[in-house]
Amino acid sequence: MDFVNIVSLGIIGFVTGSVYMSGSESKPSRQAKAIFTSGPAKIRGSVEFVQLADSMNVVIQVNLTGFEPNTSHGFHIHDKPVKPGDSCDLAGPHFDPNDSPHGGPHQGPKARHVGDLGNILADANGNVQVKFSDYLIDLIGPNSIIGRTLVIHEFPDDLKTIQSSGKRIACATIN
Ligand SMILES: [Cu+2]
Ligand SMILES: [Zn+2]
Repeated sequence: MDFVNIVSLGIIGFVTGSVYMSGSESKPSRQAKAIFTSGPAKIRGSVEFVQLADSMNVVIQVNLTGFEPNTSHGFHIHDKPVKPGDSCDLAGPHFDPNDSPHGGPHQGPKARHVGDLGNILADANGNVQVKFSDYLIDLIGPNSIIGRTLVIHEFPDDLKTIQSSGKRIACATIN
């Protein structure tokens, strides 16, 4: 057996092992999505959430278009579901099951709402394509964001005051 064959067998073994390991986990990975299809602000696209295990951070993949170029926007999960076309005001306050103050995503659980995901930044073409993760939200249990609503605000969140973000310009419920 030559060197190339040994290497390729090694790769096959590695891939097979990975599949086997993920298939044998006791808790499956979870995923959810918020799809932005309506609203006067012309913001469209999706935000996907993946949690590989219940104890792990949730990975958030943002793929949105329709922003003013080079602008920053408060990005939160609010408490209640809305239907497409509803006013985003129907989404209620920030998702806050622990009765915490408003804050930013890098603060501890007693210094932020569960729904406080900070800001997203639109590029020169008005697009947001970013992947990040959050330690506090979950896709199951008391901090689950399923059935709640992702809201995008007109202004940046200063990570201290709810009012800094201004009005709600787009929203989509997470399912
Ligand atoms: Cu908000
Ligand atoms: Zn908040």
